[in-house]
Amino acid sequence: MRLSRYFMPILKENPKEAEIVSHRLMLRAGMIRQQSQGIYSWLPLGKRVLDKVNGIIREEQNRAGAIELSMPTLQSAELWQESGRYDAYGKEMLRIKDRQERPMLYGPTNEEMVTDIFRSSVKSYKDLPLNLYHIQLKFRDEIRPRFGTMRSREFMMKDAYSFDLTREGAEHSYNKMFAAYLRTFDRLGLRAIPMRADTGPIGGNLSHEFIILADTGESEVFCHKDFVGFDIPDERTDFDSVEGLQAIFDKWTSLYAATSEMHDEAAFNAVPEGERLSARGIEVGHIFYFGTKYSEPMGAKVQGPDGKEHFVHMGSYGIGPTRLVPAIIEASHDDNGIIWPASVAPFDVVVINMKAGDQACDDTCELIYAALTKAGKDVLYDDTDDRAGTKFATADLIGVPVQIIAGPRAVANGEVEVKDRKTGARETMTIEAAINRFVA
Ligand code: P5A
Repeated sequence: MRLSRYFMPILKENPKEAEIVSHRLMLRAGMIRQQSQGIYSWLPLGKRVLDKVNGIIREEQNRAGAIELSMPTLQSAELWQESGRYDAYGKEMLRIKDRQERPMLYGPTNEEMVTDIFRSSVKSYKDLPLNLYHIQLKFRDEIRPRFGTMRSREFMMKDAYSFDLTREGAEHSYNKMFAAYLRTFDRLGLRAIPMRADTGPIGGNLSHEFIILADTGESEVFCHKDFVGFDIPDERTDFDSVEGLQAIFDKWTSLYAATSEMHDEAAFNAVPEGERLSARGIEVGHIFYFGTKYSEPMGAKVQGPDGKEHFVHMGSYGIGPTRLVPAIIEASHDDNGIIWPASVAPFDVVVINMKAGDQACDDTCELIYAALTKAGKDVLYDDTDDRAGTKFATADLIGVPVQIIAGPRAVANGEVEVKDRKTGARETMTIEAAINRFVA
């Protein structure tokens, strides 16, 4: 992508409305724009990061055996009347009427809708277990939307829904998502700790929130320090192994970890003082097992091996991609801007032409841009005629992991400078060596 033809509206000044660093940097880097309170557009740079985050979420959901579909944002009130949640959900639900005066709503979650899909076609235990997920916008009319896309009214959610014949089966499904979440957050460069949590309007009694420790987090959390160093389930994890996944779950729930709603002061005080962590955190995921809470009132049942009908045991599993992007920034930035983990960076590399219009600089940059693009890299080429200082500031602000800097003096020697955004280390090398670093 040539910066001169891209749309990346950088702000020079610090936006006054932003209270936390991620919100400030997302606005300054031209990633998002607020359209009305708690409702955001994702501008091209932000959209690239969001897509990469969703790509990782999708890969790990698929690895764990979940199947992607797409459900609508608008739902009929009837479904929610069946489950009994239409009245219970309260003011957070945006209720609308269509032209025939039929009550509709903008979905805050999809338990009812997916249960309807399930009951319409699955009739036998032989079709279980089943886990269906989508990545879709949701709307919750939050009392206090704030911190940009961290807590917005319209937001994106990956929501998965599992269906099993028995409670034991449902626990295995829960453990699959538990392990998939550990892997997902790790690949996003984050350390998320599963904590016992309140189930709120989703229901059930088994539930974990995945929390990232951060001073700006909205949740107050309490846990054992050792979680920070626990191993993440690796790529070879067998998601069909009931014992293997139970062992992962048991290990990751063996020490104290709870959000403030579930906090047990006495149990926490039993943890040796030096090992207690009492901190603030950001909830980036939340998983639930709620048994037959929706399947019973909505009549979602299958024929079991005993020939009888059984209401299915269900769970639901949410991740907030539009919250994850600012959470990653909270965990990874410096005074100059964002520092993206390579896995979600909007571009792999930025090529900075220090003197656009200078034949040698232009030729060198074009050569590198073409070679890296051909090698399948996402390359941003700063071909604008801004001052060098502005270009450096922009490259640091948007946090691309590697900068290749081509200035007249180095180029005259057949060389460029390669800068690592995270460490700030700069290295002069031949043009060929700079290319090979990515192509090899
Ligand atoms: C689980 C999937 C649910 O809604 N139903 C389907 C269950 N869970 S939840 O905890 O309420 O939300 C899941 C995740 O969505 C993100 N999230 C938000 N992100 C941004 N702004 C919001 N207002 C918001 N509300 C929820 C969080 O990451 C949460 O863990």
